[in-house]
Amino acid sequence: MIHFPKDFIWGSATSSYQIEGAASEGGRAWSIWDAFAHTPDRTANNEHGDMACDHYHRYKEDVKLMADLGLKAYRFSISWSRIQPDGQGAVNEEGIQFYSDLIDELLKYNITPWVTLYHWDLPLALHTEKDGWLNPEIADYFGTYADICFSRFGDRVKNWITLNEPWVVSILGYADGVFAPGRKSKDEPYLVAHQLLRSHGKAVKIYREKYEKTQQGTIGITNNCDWREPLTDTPEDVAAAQKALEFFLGWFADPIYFGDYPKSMRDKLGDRLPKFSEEDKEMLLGSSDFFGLNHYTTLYAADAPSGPAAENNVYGNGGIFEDQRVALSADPEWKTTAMQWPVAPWGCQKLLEWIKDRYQNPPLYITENGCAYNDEIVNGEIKDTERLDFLNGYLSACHKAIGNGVNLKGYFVWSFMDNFEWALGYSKRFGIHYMDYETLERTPKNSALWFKEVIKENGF
Ligand code: PNW
Repeated sequence: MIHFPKDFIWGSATSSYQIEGAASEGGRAWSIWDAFAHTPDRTANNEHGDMACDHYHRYKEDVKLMADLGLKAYRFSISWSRIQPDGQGAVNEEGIQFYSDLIDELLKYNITPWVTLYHWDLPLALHTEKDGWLNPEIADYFGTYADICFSRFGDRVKNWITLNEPWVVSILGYADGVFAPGRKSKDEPYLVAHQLLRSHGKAVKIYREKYEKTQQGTIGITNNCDWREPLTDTPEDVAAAQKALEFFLGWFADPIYFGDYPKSMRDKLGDRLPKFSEEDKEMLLGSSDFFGLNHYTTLYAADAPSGPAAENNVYGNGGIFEDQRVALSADPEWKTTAMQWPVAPWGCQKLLEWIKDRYQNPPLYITENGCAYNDEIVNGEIKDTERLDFLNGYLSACHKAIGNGVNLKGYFVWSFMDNFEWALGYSKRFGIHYMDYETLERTPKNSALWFKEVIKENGF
């Protein structure tokens, strides 16, 4: 068994809309995801998160399962519309109580909470009445919401993540339209990304000015990125892969580490890419205490100066092809998951090393990694051997990256239990616990038992 540094954080992750249910209970109002999922034909079988894993009612049972697994850390997200039903104004005390109780329950078992403030469930009222992420005022609304969370939970929560995957919000929500709010536009993704970044910056500024001294916590952002491997070693394909990474991860990380968007994006997009004011630049520069990374897969990248869009992914994994002109492809020899995402642990190692080199080796956490497979219960057991191989492979890649000097400090497996996989519904099973959606029973899979052993072996 591989051995990680002594203080390595072993965790698992979920998000509010994907597991909580109780969508209209406890004073919660709808988010854009409730509205999207209840619009015909936006999700597989018109599924939605009304009930999901019923975690809102069963959180104690879930925390106990986490304790049994030996988890040191649990990453979950707060539903903004449970805290502020309209996204602004009055605080819903019932919502505060739910998360407060969840946090206490985790601490009872020495599980450290890692809290994401925004995992895609924007209060619907902010979208319909205020144009949501398109409105520059959103940074103030988000700042106020974040302030409420810091003041109510910050005595016990020391690890904050402002946003989960702003790339997904921008590209899948505003370019491809396959995620809420379902818009298809060429320019909106860049406008939305800009406001997401400003909102992140604002929340961090509030935390540092008002809470950091007394609460002594850390705060950062989580971005997602796949690896892009040059299809050939021609300079054109090598440059295409680099450009693809800059349009994917550099888009959101460069403003935080360098104070502006990548040059490749500024050159290509010109006035279509918003500009940061001096004040925004200053607010964003250095605004993440750690590098949060969600990583799932790898594709080849090739230069595509012309021709049809060559994106080949369920979720339009390239993002605005016309702007990048990078053709993505998979090697037919690669194994894939139920999402058709190639399994390529070596890409994980390369990405970690790319981040180390580009951003001066920041403290890094993989806040999500995992895979969907069509797990089945046979005689009360789930033999998810493929998931076990996947996790083993990706953790070995992480281990090699650490050996090469990457400052990787923790790993959160996605997900703790099968849940509502957004537009793809409940059939896509990512969890290391199996969820029976009829009886709401949770059963550990092979991978969970293996993960438990890894944690134990690496325990302190
Ligand atoms: C992430 N892509 O979503 C999310 O953070 C989770 O909520 C989700 O369940 C998990 O990964 C699995 O999908 C992504 O197209 C969705 O590149 C799509 C992409 C990446 C991440």
